[in-house]
Amino acid sequence: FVLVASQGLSAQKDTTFVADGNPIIKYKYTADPGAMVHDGKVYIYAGHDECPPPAEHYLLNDWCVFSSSDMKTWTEHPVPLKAKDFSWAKGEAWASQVIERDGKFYWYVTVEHKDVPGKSIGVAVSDSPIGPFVDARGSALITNDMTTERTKIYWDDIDPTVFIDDDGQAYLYWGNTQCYYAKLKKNMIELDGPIVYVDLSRFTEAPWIHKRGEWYYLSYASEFPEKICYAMSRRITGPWEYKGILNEIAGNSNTNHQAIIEFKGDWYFIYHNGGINPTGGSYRRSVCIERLYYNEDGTIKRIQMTTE
Ligand code: FUB
Repeated sequence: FVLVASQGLSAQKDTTFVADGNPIIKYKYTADPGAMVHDGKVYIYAGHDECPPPAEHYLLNDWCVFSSSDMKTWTEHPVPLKAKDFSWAKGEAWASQVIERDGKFYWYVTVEHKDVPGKSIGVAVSDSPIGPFVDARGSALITNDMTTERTKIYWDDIDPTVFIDDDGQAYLYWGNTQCYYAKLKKNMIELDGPIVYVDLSRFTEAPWIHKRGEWYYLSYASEFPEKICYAMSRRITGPWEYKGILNEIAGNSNTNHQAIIEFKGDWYFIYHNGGINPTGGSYRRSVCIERLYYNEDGTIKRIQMTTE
């Protein structure tokens, strides 16, 4: 196998491939996976690392979407969304997550705002899980308007994760260094109440919420280089009890960004490493998938990273 694609092209048409161990996508660099299960398929929404070596910085212009019915054969679909599809954004297609509500698909993304410092969170919408998606608001959902103490922090409005609780209430969690959450209105494109600070041990970024049985799980990247840790709670709003490391540092990548899903009765941990990049992996990353297993008390067994 030769990585001909270097940073890889942005997909123009459906391309099907069979995953052969980790990383699952070997023809282009992919990062920050957000995963969704819908109608018998898994969808992975990933950022697209394009930084050419020897440069060492984030360069991500668009996102990718991959789908599979069996976690082995995957189809990459045409580019569903670009950072510049948000007219108020300068670029930088950072971490994101898609969720379905009432037949529409909402994609929460991190981008760089044109007019305010740091990153902002936007939301796009589509009638199809593979897009195309369009800006749902015409403005940022969460941004650094510099009018409050919170928004004077430049780097904290990144890495949105969204979760709809059993009673239908949707929550958006996000953050860097400080984690936050806010309720979303039923329309999924407006906040429904204040921004709340979340108390988490050694939080860096990349929150992800999932639920199994009576437990809510908040996994997140911790320290730097990042490990993935997690906390558990009986309530979506916490308080969260720290439960330790879920995944160790992912090879030569400083970041590790995870998604956790249940698909056809099995649980999966989806993350990125620097696995196919011979020149250092923090800016040319690759999505990987591992099985995730629980203990009887609901805690999660540490992930075993594999290349198979
Ligand atoms: O890809 C850019 C940033 O790196 C993401 O937003 C973070 O989660 C980290 O993975």
